[in-house]
Amino acid sequence: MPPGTVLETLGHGLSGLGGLFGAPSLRIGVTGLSRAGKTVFITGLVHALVSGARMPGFAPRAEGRIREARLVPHPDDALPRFAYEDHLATLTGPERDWPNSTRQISALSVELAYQSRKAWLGGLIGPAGVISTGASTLRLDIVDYPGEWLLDLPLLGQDYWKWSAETLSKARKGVREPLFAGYRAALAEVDPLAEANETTARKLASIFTEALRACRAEGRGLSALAPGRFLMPGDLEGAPALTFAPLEALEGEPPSGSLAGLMIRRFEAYKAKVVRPFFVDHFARLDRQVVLVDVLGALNGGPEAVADLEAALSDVLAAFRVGGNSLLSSLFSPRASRVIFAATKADHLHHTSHDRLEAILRMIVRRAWHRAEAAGAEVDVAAIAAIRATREVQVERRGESLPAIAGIPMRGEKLGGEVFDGAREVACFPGDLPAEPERVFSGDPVPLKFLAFRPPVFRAGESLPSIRLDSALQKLIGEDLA
Ligand SMILES: Nc1nc2c(ncn2[C@@H]2O[C@H](COP(=O)(O)OP(=O)(O)OP(=O)(O)O)[C@@H](O)[C@H]2O)c(=O)[nH]1
Ligand SMILES: [Mg+2]
Repeated sequence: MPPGTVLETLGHGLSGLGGLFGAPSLRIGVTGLSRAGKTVFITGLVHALVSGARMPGFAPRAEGRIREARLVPHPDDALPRFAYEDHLATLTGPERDWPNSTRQISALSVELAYQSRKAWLGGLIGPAGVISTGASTLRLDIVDYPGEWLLDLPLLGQDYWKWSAETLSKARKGVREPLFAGYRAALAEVDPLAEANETTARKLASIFTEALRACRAEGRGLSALAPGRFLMPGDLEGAPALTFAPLEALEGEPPSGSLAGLMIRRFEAYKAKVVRPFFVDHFARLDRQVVLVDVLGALNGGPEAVADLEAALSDVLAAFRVGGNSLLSSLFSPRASRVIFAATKADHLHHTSHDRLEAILRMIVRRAWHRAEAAGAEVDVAAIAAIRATREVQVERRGESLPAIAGIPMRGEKLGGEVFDGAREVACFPGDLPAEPERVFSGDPVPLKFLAFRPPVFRAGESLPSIRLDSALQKLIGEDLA
Protein backbone atom coordinates (compact mmCIF):
# COMPACT_ATOMS: atom_id res chain seq x y z
CA MET A 1 0.00 0.00 0.00
CA PRO A 2 1.49 3.39 -0.90
CA PRO A 3 2.43 5.49 2.14
CA GLY A 4 -0.24 8.10 1.42
CA THR A 5 -3.10 5.65 1.89
CA VAL A 6 -2.05 4.45 5.32
CA LEU A 7 -3.04 7.62 7.10
CA GLU A 8 -6.16 8.09 5.10
CA THR A 9 -7.48 4.76 6.31
CA LEU A 10 -6.89 6.06 9.82
CA GLY A 11 -9.42 8.70 8.95
CA HIS A 12 -7.04 11.62 9.14
CA GLY A 13 -7.13 12.74 5.52
CA LEU A 14 -3.71 14.28 6.09
CA SER A 15 -0.61 14.10 3.93
CA GLY A 16 0.75 10.62 4.17
CA LEU A 17 4.52 10.89 4.29
CA GLY A 18 4.64 13.29 7.20
CA GLY A 19 2.69 10.82 9.28
CA LEU A 20 5.19 8.06 8.73
CA PHE A 21 8.32 10.11 9.38
CA GLY A 22 7.12 12.49 12.06
CA ALA A 23 3.99 14.41 12.88
CA PRO A 24 1.00 14.17 10.54
CA SER A 25 1.13 17.09 8.15
CA LEU A 26 -1.09 19.32 6.06
CA ARG A 27 0.27 20.98 2.96
CA ILE A 28 -1.24 24.43 2.63
CA GLY A 29 -0.78 26.39 -0.58
CA VAL A 30 -0.91 30.18 -0.32
CA THR A 31 -1.29 31.80 -3.68
CA GLY A 32 -2.63 34.92 -5.35
CA LEU A 33 -1.61 37.20 -8.18
CA SER A 34 1.38 39.46 -7.73
CA ARG A 35 0.98 41.96 -4.82
CA ALA A 36 -2.15 40.16 -3.57
CA GLY A 37 -0.60 39.88 -0.10
CA LYS A 38 0.93 36.35 0.07
CA THR A 39 4.14 37.27 1.87
CA VAL A 40 2.35 39.46 4.40
CA PHE A 41 -0.31 36.78 4.95
CA ILE A 42 2.17 34.01 5.67
CA THR A 43 4.31 36.23 7.88
CA GLY A 44 1.28 37.47 9.82
CA LEU A 45 -0.22 34.01 10.15
CA VAL A 46 2.97 32.33 11.29
CA HIS A 47 3.68 35.14 13.73
CA ALA A 48 0.17 34.88 15.17
CA LEU A 49 0.65 31.14 15.66
CA VAL A 50 4.14 31.13 17.15
CA SER A 51 3.73 34.28 19.26
CA GLY A 52 0.60 32.92 20.92
CA ALA A 53 -1.61 35.76 19.65
CA ARG A 54 -5.18 35.87 20.88
CA MET A 55 -7.29 34.38 18.10
CA PRO A 56 -10.91 34.31 19.26
CA GLY A 57 -12.14 33.06 15.87
CA PHE A 58 -9.70 30.12 15.74
CA ALA A 59 -11.28 27.54 18.05
CA PRO A 60 -8.19 25.48 18.97
CA ARG A 61 -6.39 28.62 20.16
CA ALA A 62 -9.47 30.23 21.73
CA GLU A 63 -10.14 27.04 23.69
CA GLY A 64 -6.55 26.92 24.86
CA ARG A 65 -5.91 23.59 23.13
CA ILE A 66 -2.74 24.63 21.31
CA ARG A 67 0.11 23.89 23.67
CA GLU A 68 2.92 24.95 21.42
CA ALA A 69 3.48 26.29 17.92
CA ARG A 70 7.05 26.36 16.62
CA LEU A 71 8.94 26.61 13.38
CA VAL A 72 10.42 23.31 12.21
CA PRO A 73 12.47 22.44 9.11
CA HIS A 74 10.42 22.03 5.95
CA PRO A 75 10.53 18.42 4.76
CA ASP A 76 11.06 19.24 1.09
CA ASP A 77 14.75 20.07 0.72
CA ALA A 78 14.29 21.12 -2.89
CA LEU A 79 12.08 24.09 -1.98
CA PRO A 80 13.64 27.40 -0.90
CA ARG A 81 12.65 28.35 2.65
CA PHE A 82 10.16 31.21 3.09
CA ALA A 83 12.26 34.04 4.58
CA TYR A 84 9.98 34.49 7.59
CA GLU A 85 12.56 36.07 9.90
CA ASP A 86 13.65 38.60 7.25
CA HIS A 87 10.08 39.59 6.38
CA LEU A 88 9.20 39.97 10.06
CA ALA A 89 12.29 42.08 10.66
CA THR A 90 11.33 44.37 7.76
CA LEU A 91 7.79 44.76 9.07
CA THR A 92 8.65 45.32 12.70
CA GLY A 93 12.08 46.99 12.46
CA PRO A 94 12.62 50.73 12.94
CA GLU A 95 11.74 51.48 9.30
CA ARG A 96 8.44 49.56 9.54
CA ASP A 97 8.25 48.71 5.87
CA TRP A 98 6.40 46.04 3.88
CA PRO A 99 8.47 43.07 2.68
CA ASN A 100 9.88 43.12 -0.83
CA SER A 101 8.08 41.41 -3.66
CA THR A 102 8.93 37.72 -3.93
CA ARG A 103 9.30 35.94 -7.24
CA GLN A 104 9.79 32.34 -6.24
CA ILE A 105 8.02 29.39 -4.74
CA SER A 106 9.05 28.99 -1.08
CA ALA A 107 7.93 27.03 1.95
CA LEU A 108 7.87 27.09 5.73
CA SER A 109 6.70 24.57 8.32
CA VAL A 110 5.06 25.16 11.69
CA GLU A 111 4.46 22.32 14.09
CA LEU A 112 1.44 22.57 16.35
CA ALA A 113 1.21 20.54 19.54
CA TYR A 114 -2.46 20.49 20.44
CA GLN A 115 -5.09 18.69 22.38
CA SER A 116 -8.01 17.25 20.49
CA ARG A 117 -11.41 18.60 21.43
CA LYS A 118 -12.45 15.22 22.76
CA ALA A 119 -9.44 15.01 25.05
CA TRP A 120 -9.97 18.60 26.08
CA LEU A 121 -13.56 17.90 27.02
CA GLY A 122 -12.39 15.19 29.36
CA GLY A 123 -12.65 12.08 27.23
CA LEU A 124 -9.15 11.01 28.17
CA ILE A 125 -9.86 7.31 28.49
CA GLY A 126 -9.06 5.55 25.21
CA PRO A 127 -11.21 2.71 23.80
CA ALA A 128 -9.00 0.05 25.38
CA GLY A 129 -9.17 1.77 28.73
CA VAL A 130 -5.68 3.23 28.29
CA ILE A 131 -5.15 6.67 29.79
CA SER A 132 -4.11 9.07 27.05
CA THR A 133 -2.83 12.61 27.37
CA GLY A 134 -4.83 13.50 24.28
CA ALA A 135 -1.78 15.35 22.91
CA SER A 136 -1.32 15.36 19.14
CA THR A 137 0.90 17.15 16.71
CA LEU A 138 0.17 18.51 13.27
CA ARG A 139 2.78 20.04 11.00
CA LEU A 140 1.59 22.78 8.66
CA ASP A 141 3.73 22.87 5.53
CA ILE A 142 2.95 26.28 4.05
CA VAL A 143 3.89 26.84 0.41
CA ASP A 144 3.94 30.34 -1.13
CA TYR A 145 3.72 30.32 -4.93
CA PRO A 146 2.70 32.90 -7.56
CA GLY A 147 -0.95 32.63 -8.66
CA GLU A 148 0.22 33.52 -12.16
CA TRP A 149 1.52 29.97 -12.45
CA LEU A 150 -2.02 28.61 -12.08
CA LEU A 151 -3.17 30.70 -15.04
CA ASP A 152 -1.10 28.43 -17.25
CA LEU A 153 -3.37 25.46 -16.74
CA PRO A 154 -5.49 26.15 -19.87
CA LEU A 155 -2.29 26.09 -21.92
CA LEU A 156 -1.97 22.37 -21.30
CA GLY A 157 -5.11 21.84 -23.37
CA GLN A 158 -4.07 24.19 -26.18
CA ASP A 159 -1.68 24.06 -29.08
CA TYR A 160 0.47 27.01 -30.07
CA TRP A 161 -1.91 28.32 -32.74
CA LYS A 162 -4.97 28.23 -30.49
CA TRP A 163 -3.06 30.04 -27.76
CA SER A 164 -1.73 32.62 -30.26
CA ALA A 165 -5.19 33.31 -31.71
CA GLU A 166 -6.76 33.77 -28.25
CA THR A 167 -3.94 35.93 -26.98
CA LEU A 168 -3.85 38.21 -30.00
CA SER A 169 -7.61 38.57 -30.09
CA LYS A 170 -7.65 39.60 -26.41
CA ALA A 171 -4.81 42.04 -27.12
CA ARG A 172 -6.97 43.86 -29.67
CA LYS A 173 -9.65 44.80 -27.14
CA GLY A 174 -10.24 47.35 -24.38
CA VAL A 175 -7.42 48.50 -22.14
CA ARG A 176 -5.03 46.02 -23.76
CA GLU A 177 -5.43 47.41 -27.26
CA PRO A 178 -2.99 50.38 -26.95
CA LEU A 179 -0.65 48.43 -24.67
CA PHE A 180 -0.05 45.80 -27.35
CA ALA A 181 0.37 48.31 -30.20
CA GLY A 182 4.17 47.99 -29.97
CA TYR A 183 3.94 44.22 -30.13
CA ARG A 184 1.66 44.32 -33.18
CA ALA A 185 4.13 46.67 -34.87
CA ALA A 186 7.00 44.28 -34.09
CA LEU A 187 4.97 41.36 -35.49
CA ALA A 188 4.32 43.22 -38.72
CA GLU A 189 8.08 43.36 -39.29
CA VAL A 190 8.85 39.67 -39.00
CA ASP A 191 8.31 36.85 -41.47
CA PRO A 192 7.18 33.78 -39.50
CA LEU A 193 8.34 31.54 -42.37
CA ALA A 194 11.85 32.97 -42.47
CA GLU A 195 14.67 30.95 -40.97
CA ALA A 196 14.52 30.81 -37.17
CA ASN A 197 16.69 33.42 -35.55
CA GLU A 198 17.35 33.68 -31.82
CA THR A 199 17.61 37.47 -31.86
CA THR A 200 14.17 37.85 -33.43
CA ALA A 201 12.64 35.31 -31.05
CA ARG A 202 14.12 37.15 -28.06
CA LYS A 203 13.00 40.52 -29.34
CA LEU A 204 9.41 39.37 -29.83
CA ALA A 205 9.32 37.62 -26.43
CA SER A 206 10.69 40.68 -24.73
CA ILE A 207 8.26 43.18 -26.35
CA PHE A 208 5.40 40.78 -25.61
CA THR A 209 6.49 40.48 -21.95
CA GLU A 210 6.72 44.27 -21.68
CA ALA A 211 3.12 44.56 -22.90
CA LEU A 212 2.00 41.98 -20.31
CA ARG A 213 3.86 43.93 -17.66
CA ALA A 214 2.13 47.16 -18.71
CA CYS A 215 -1.25 45.43 -18.29
CA ARG A 216 -0.27 44.52 -14.78
CA ALA A 217 0.96 47.99 -13.89
CA GLU A 218 -0.48 49.82 -10.91
CA GLY A 219 -3.85 51.38 -11.63
CA ARG A 220 -4.72 49.16 -14.60
CA GLY A 221 -5.19 46.13 -12.41
CA LEU A 222 -5.47 43.64 -15.28
CA SER A 223 -5.08 40.07 -14.09
CA ALA A 224 -5.50 37.53 -16.88
CA LEU A 225 -1.92 37.51 -18.10
CA ALA A 226 -0.76 34.07 -19.21
CA PRO A 227 1.82 32.66 -19.76
CA GLY A 228 2.34 33.01 -16.03
CA ARG A 229 6.13 32.62 -16.03
CA PHE A 230 6.61 35.58 -18.34
CA LEU A 231 5.80 37.92 -15.47
CA MET A 232 6.84 35.51 -12.72
CA PRO A 233 9.80 33.59 -14.18
CA GLY A 234 11.14 32.27 -10.87
CA ASP A 235 14.53 30.74 -11.66
CA LEU A 236 13.74 30.47 -15.38
CA GLU A 237 14.49 34.07 -16.35
CA GLY A 238 15.84 34.11 -19.91
CA ALA A 239 15.41 30.34 -20.42
CA PRO A 240 14.64 29.24 -24.01
CA ALA A 241 11.34 27.73 -22.83
CA LEU A 242 10.27 31.29 -21.99
CA THR A 243 11.47 32.77 -25.27
CA PHE A 244 8.36 32.59 -27.41
CA ALA A 245 5.47 34.89 -28.31
CA PRO A 246 2.20 34.68 -30.28
CA LEU A 247 2.16 34.89 -34.10
CA GLU A 248 -0.70 35.52 -36.53
CA ALA A 249 -2.24 32.32 -37.96
CA LEU A 250 -0.60 30.77 -41.04
CA GLU A 251 -1.96 28.57 -43.79
CA GLY A 252 -0.63 25.04 -43.25
CA GLU A 253 2.22 23.78 -41.07
CA PRO A 254 5.35 25.96 -41.10
CA PRO A 255 8.72 24.29 -41.75
CA SER A 256 10.41 23.24 -38.52
CA GLY A 257 13.46 25.44 -39.19
CA SER A 258 11.32 28.58 -39.46
CA LEU A 259 10.63 31.21 -36.81
CA ALA A 260 7.08 29.85 -36.45
CA GLY A 261 8.48 26.32 -36.08
CA LEU A 262 10.77 27.55 -33.30
CA MET A 263 7.87 29.25 -31.52
CA ILE A 264 5.79 26.07 -31.66
CA ARG A 265 8.68 24.00 -30.24
CA ARG A 266 9.26 26.44 -27.39
CA PHE A 267 5.57 26.66 -26.54
CA GLU A 268 5.49 22.86 -26.27
CA ALA A 269 8.68 22.91 -24.17
CA TYR A 270 7.10 25.49 -21.85
CA LYS A 271 4.13 23.19 -21.36
CA ALA A 272 6.19 20.03 -20.85
CA LYS A 273 9.12 21.38 -18.84
CA VAL A 274 7.58 24.21 -16.86
CA VAL A 275 3.79 24.04 -16.58
CA ARG A 276 3.25 20.28 -16.24
CA PRO A 277 5.94 19.68 -13.56
CA PHE A 278 4.54 22.52 -11.44
CA PHE A 279 1.05 21.01 -11.48
CA VAL A 280 2.23 17.45 -10.92
CA ASP A 281 5.01 18.07 -8.37
CA HIS A 282 3.58 20.94 -6.36
CA PHE A 283 0.01 21.85 -7.02
CA ALA A 284 -1.44 18.33 -6.95
CA ARG A 285 0.13 17.69 -3.54
CA LEU A 286 -1.63 20.50 -1.70
CA ASP A 287 -4.24 19.54 0.92
CA ARG A 288 -5.58 23.04 1.45
CA GLN A 289 -5.39 26.19 -0.58
CA VAL A 290 -5.65 29.87 0.27
CA VAL A 291 -6.15 32.13 -2.75
CA LEU A 292 -5.53 35.75 -1.82
CA VAL A 293 -7.26 38.38 -3.92
CA ASP A 294 -6.61 42.11 -4.06
CA VAL A 295 -10.26 43.00 -4.64
CA LEU A 296 -9.70 46.62 -3.62
CA GLY A 297 -6.92 47.02 -6.20
CA ALA A 298 -9.23 45.73 -8.94
CA LEU A 299 -12.10 47.98 -7.79
CA ASN A 300 -9.71 50.89 -8.04
CA GLY A 301 -8.99 49.86 -11.66
CA GLY A 302 -12.70 49.93 -12.66
CA PRO A 303 -15.10 47.39 -14.25
CA GLU A 304 -12.62 46.12 -16.85
CA ALA A 305 -10.08 45.33 -14.12
CA VAL A 306 -12.80 43.57 -12.10
CA ALA A 307 -13.90 41.53 -15.13
CA ASP A 308 -10.28 40.67 -15.78
CA LEU A 309 -9.78 39.55 -12.19
CA GLU A 310 -12.86 37.40 -12.50
CA ALA A 311 -11.50 35.82 -15.67
CA ALA A 312 -8.15 35.15 -13.97
CA LEU A 313 -9.80 33.64 -10.88
CA SER A 314 -11.92 31.51 -13.16
CA ASP A 315 -8.69 30.10 -14.63
CA VAL A 316 -7.35 29.65 -11.11
CA LEU A 317 -10.51 27.79 -10.14
CA ALA A 318 -10.28 25.59 -13.20
CA ALA A 319 -7.11 24.15 -11.69
CA PHE A 320 -9.12 22.89 -8.72
CA ARG A 321 -11.87 21.45 -10.87
CA VAL A 322 -9.74 19.03 -12.85
CA GLY A 323 -11.92 16.04 -12.23
CA GLY A 324 -13.04 12.60 -13.33
CA ASN A 325 -12.95 12.51 -17.09
CA SER A 326 -11.32 15.77 -18.09
CA LEU A 327 -8.46 15.92 -20.52
CA LEU A 328 -6.09 16.90 -17.75
CA SER A 329 -7.15 14.36 -15.15
CA SER A 330 -4.76 11.74 -16.50
CA LEU A 331 -1.97 14.17 -15.70
CA PHE A 332 -2.83 15.17 -12.16
CA SER A 333 -5.77 15.38 -9.82
CA PRO A 334 -5.80 18.10 -7.21
CA ARG A 335 -6.36 16.84 -3.69
CA ALA A 336 -7.01 20.19 -1.99
CA SER A 337 -10.27 19.53 -0.19
CA ARG A 338 -10.75 23.09 0.99
CA VAL A 339 -10.13 26.31 -0.88
CA ILE A 340 -10.44 29.68 0.84
CA PHE A 341 -10.57 32.84 -1.24
CA ALA A 342 -9.59 35.80 0.89
CA ALA A 343 -9.92 39.48 -0.02
CA THR A 344 -6.80 41.01 1.51
CA LYS A 345 -6.03 44.48 2.91
CA ALA A 346 -9.50 44.84 4.48
CA ASP A 347 -7.91 47.29 6.94
CA HIS A 348 -8.24 49.87 4.15
CA LEU A 349 -11.96 49.91 4.92
CA HIS A 350 -14.00 50.60 8.01
CA HIS A 351 -15.37 47.34 9.44
CA THR A 352 -18.89 48.37 8.40
CA SER A 353 -17.75 47.74 4.79
CA HIS A 354 -16.14 44.33 5.36
CA ASP A 355 -19.33 42.40 4.66
CA ARG A 356 -19.69 44.22 1.35
CA LEU A 357 -16.11 43.41 0.45
CA GLU A 358 -16.76 39.76 1.21
CA ALA A 359 -19.98 39.84 -0.84
CA ILE A 360 -18.10 41.27 -3.83
CA LEU A 361 -15.44 38.57 -3.57
CA ARG A 362 -18.13 35.91 -3.22
CA MET A 363 -19.75 37.26 -6.36
CA ILE A 364 -16.51 37.29 -8.35
CA VAL A 365 -15.65 33.75 -7.29
CA ARG A 366 -19.13 32.24 -7.36
CA ARG A 367 -19.76 33.16 -10.98
CA ALA A 368 -16.59 31.35 -11.93
CA TRP A 369 -17.28 28.44 -9.61
CA HIS A 370 -20.74 27.77 -10.97
CA ARG A 371 -19.80 28.11 -14.60
CA ALA A 372 -18.49 24.59 -14.56
CA GLU A 373 -19.43 21.85 -12.17
CA ALA A 374 -17.46 21.91 -8.96
CA ALA A 375 -15.51 18.77 -8.23
CA GLY A 376 -14.92 17.97 -4.63
CA ALA A 377 -13.33 20.88 -2.86
CA GLU A 378 -15.29 23.06 -0.45
CA VAL A 379 -14.94 26.74 -1.23
CA ASP A 380 -15.31 29.60 1.22
CA VAL A 381 -14.53 33.29 1.19
CA ALA A 382 -13.33 35.83 3.76
CA ALA A 383 -12.35 39.50 3.92
CA ILE A 384 -9.15 39.80 5.95
CA ALA A 385 -6.13 41.90 6.79
CA ALA A 386 -3.22 39.69 7.77
CA ILE A 387 -1.51 42.74 9.26
CA ARG A 388 -3.70 45.64 10.22
CA ALA A 389 -2.09 49.00 9.52
CA THR A 390 -5.02 51.25 10.40
CA ARG A 391 -7.42 52.04 13.20
CA GLU A 392 -11.03 53.18 12.98
CA VAL A 393 -12.19 56.72 13.67
CA GLN A 394 -15.33 58.80 13.16
CA VAL A 395 -14.81 61.94 11.09
CA GLU A 396 -17.21 64.90 11.41
CA ARG A 397 -17.99 66.40 8.00
CA ARG A 398 -20.69 69.05 7.55
CA GLY A 399 -22.50 67.93 10.67
CA GLU A 400 -22.34 64.29 9.60
CA SER A 401 -20.29 61.62 11.38
CA LEU A 402 -18.54 59.38 8.83
CA PRO A 403 -16.90 56.02 9.65
CA ALA A 404 -13.27 56.43 8.54
CA ILE A 405 -9.86 54.84 8.97
CA ALA A 406 -6.64 56.38 10.19
CA GLY A 407 -3.07 55.34 9.51
CA ILE A 408 0.33 56.66 8.50
CA PRO A 409 0.55 56.79 4.69
CA MET A 410 3.84 55.50 3.27
CA ARG A 411 6.31 58.21 2.35
CA GLY A 412 5.54 59.51 -1.15
CA GLU A 413 1.84 58.49 -1.15
CA LYS A 414 -0.36 61.19 -2.66
CA LEU A 415 -3.92 62.30 -2.04
CA GLY A 416 -5.61 65.47 -3.30
CA GLY A 417 -2.33 67.18 -4.20
CA GLU A 418 -0.70 66.35 -0.86
CA VAL A 419 2.44 64.20 -0.73
CA PHE A 420 2.86 62.33 2.56
CA ASP A 421 6.10 62.18 4.52
CA GLY A 422 5.73 58.71 6.08
CA ALA A 423 5.47 60.12 9.61
CA ARG A 424 2.10 61.81 9.98
CA GLU A 425 -1.11 59.94 10.72
CA VAL A 426 -4.15 60.90 8.66
CA ALA A 427 -7.80 59.94 8.76
CA CYS A 428 -9.47 59.21 5.46
CA PHE A 429 -12.71 57.97 4.06
CA PRO A 430 -11.88 55.59 1.22
CA GLY A 431 -15.41 55.63 -0.26
CA ASP A 432 -18.41 53.33 -0.17
CA LEU A 433 -18.45 49.86 -1.65
CA PRO A 434 -21.68 49.22 -3.55
CA ALA A 435 -24.42 47.43 -1.62
CA GLU A 436 -25.22 45.37 -4.76
CA PRO A 437 -22.05 43.42 -5.59
CA GLU A 438 -23.05 43.03 -9.29
CA ARG A 439 -22.49 46.74 -9.73
CA VAL A 440 -18.73 46.28 -9.76
CA PHE A 441 -18.97 44.52 -13.12
CA SER A 442 -20.88 47.23 -14.90
CA GLY A 443 -21.48 50.90 -14.97
CA ASP A 444 -19.20 53.52 -13.57
CA PRO A 445 -16.05 52.69 -11.66
CA VAL A 446 -16.65 52.65 -7.90
CA PRO A 447 -15.08 55.93 -6.73
CA LEU A 448 -12.58 54.70 -4.18
CA LYS A 449 -9.19 55.88 -3.11
CA PHE A 450 -6.88 53.68 -1.10
CA LEU A 451 -3.63 54.89 0.37
CA ALA A 452 -0.78 52.53 1.20
CA PHE A 453 -0.21 52.75 4.96
CA ARG A 454 2.91 51.89 6.94
CA PRO A 455 2.78 48.69 8.96
CA PRO A 456 1.64 49.19 12.56
CA VAL A 457 3.95 50.01 15.45
CA PHE A 458 5.17 46.76 16.98
CA ARG A 459 6.31 46.26 20.58
CA ALA A 460 8.47 43.22 21.27
CA GLY A 461 6.52 40.44 22.89
CA GLU A 462 3.21 41.62 21.49
CA SER A 463 1.27 40.24 18.55
CA LEU A 464 0.66 41.99 15.27
CA PRO A 465 -2.91 43.24 14.82
CA SER A 466 -5.02 41.60 12.10
CA ILE A 467 -8.59 41.39 10.85
CA ARG A 468 -10.41 38.06 10.62
CA LEU A 469 -7.15 36.17 10.17
CA ASP A 470 -8.31 33.86 12.95
CA SER A 471 -11.62 33.01 11.31
CA ALA A 472 -9.90 32.40 7.96
CA LEU A 473 -7.57 29.95 9.74
CA GLN A 474 -10.55 28.30 11.41
CA LYS A 475 -12.17 27.75 8.00
CA LEU A 476 -8.91 26.37 6.67
CA ILE A 477 -7.74 23.98 9.39
CA GLY A 478 -10.08 24.32 12.38
CA GLU A 479 -11.58 20.89 11.78
CA ASP A 480 -8.20 19.23 11.43
CA LEU A 481 -7.50 20.18 15.02
CA ALA A 482 -10.95 19.23 16.30
N1 LIG B 1 -2.62 47.59 4.95
C1 LIG B 1 -2.29 46.38 4.52
N2 LIG B 1 -1.54 46.26 3.42
C2 LIG B 1 -1.23 45.01 3.00
C3 LIG B 1 -1.64 43.82 3.68
N3 LIG B 1 -1.18 42.76 3.00
C4 LIG B 1 -0.50 43.24 1.96
N4 LIG B 1 -0.51 44.60 1.95
C5 LIG B 1 0.07 45.51 0.95
O1 LIG B 1 0.20 44.81 -0.26
C6 LIG B 1 1.56 44.76 -0.68
C7 LIG B 1 1.87 43.41 -1.27
O2 LIG B 1 1.87 42.43 -0.25
P1 LIG B 1 2.79 41.13 -0.36
O3 LIG B 1 2.45 40.26 0.80
O4 LIG B 1 4.19 41.47 -0.59
O5 LIG B 1 2.15 40.52 -1.68
P2 LIG B 1 2.64 39.24 -2.51
O6 LIG B 1 1.40 38.57 -3.00
O7 LIG B 1 3.59 38.43 -1.70
O8 LIG B 1 3.36 39.98 -3.70
P3 LIG B 1 4.50 39.38 -4.69
O9 LIG B 1 5.53 38.74 -3.82
O10 LIG B 1 4.96 40.59 -5.41
O11 LIG B 1 3.78 38.42 -5.57
C8 LIG B 1 2.37 45.05 0.58
O12 LIG B 1 3.60 45.63 0.24
C9 LIG B 1 1.46 45.99 1.34
O13 LIG B 1 1.59 47.30 0.85
C10 LIG B 1 -2.45 44.00 4.87
O14 LIG B 1 -2.89 43.05 5.54
N5 LIG B 1 -2.74 45.29 5.23
MG1 LIG C 1 5.43 37.77 -2.03
